[in-house]
This record gives sequence, structure tokens and C-alpha cells, in this order.
Amino acid sequence: MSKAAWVLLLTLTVSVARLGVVMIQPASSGQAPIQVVQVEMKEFTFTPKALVARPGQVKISVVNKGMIEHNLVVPALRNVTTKAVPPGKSAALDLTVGPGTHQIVCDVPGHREAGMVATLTVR
Ligand SMILES: [Cu+2]
Repeated sequence: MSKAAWVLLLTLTVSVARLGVVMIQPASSGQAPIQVVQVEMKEFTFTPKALVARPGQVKISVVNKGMIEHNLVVPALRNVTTKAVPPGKSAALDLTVGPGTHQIVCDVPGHREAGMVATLTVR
């Protein structure tokens, strides 16, 4: 391939990548969000404790590796929450987030107090 063709190909690839970022905007329902953040829960922690995402649509995919039920709640986002996740099960939470640091908690009674908190930093 000639050098000019490579440059053209590279330019096209960059354009497509930029389009992909723009398409984070919710175009239609049922479309898969671009960012997926994986989180594990157990007694009494989230792993990782510091999540990072870009502004826009984020899917938090959470698995319960503990022995009892947990959930994942974002109090600052109108308490958007997974349902109670039984041991060994997983759940997902679709969010649209802006820049900032949002606290994440498990709101099963006593769990937040026991340290079951994390942060989602959007930047
Ligand atoms: Cu919990």
C-alpha cells in the first residue's frame, strides 16, 4: 500500500473513532452503552473502590461474590439502584453521568456503615 493510502486509512480510522465517541449520546432505546464498568461486591466492600468513567452513558455491571445479598446505589443520582443481588448473581445499572465524583453505596441496612462504599469519578 502506498504511503498516501496509509495516511488516508489512518485519517478514516480517526474519523470513525471520533464518531464512536459522539455516538455515546443516547440515540435510541435498546442500544448498548459504550462504557461498561465492572464491579464486584462482597462483605463489605466494592472492588474496585474507585471507579472511573467518561461523561455520558455508563453501564455498571456488578457481580455479588459474597455470601449474602447486596445492592449498588448511587444516592446522588436520585438513588438509582440495582435490585437486591443474591450471592453469585449479577446485575447491571445504566446511568447517564456528568463530570464529578459520585458516591456509590450498598444500602442493605448496616452495610454502608461497615464500609460498603465506593466512588464513581467521571471526567
Ligand atoms: Cu451490601
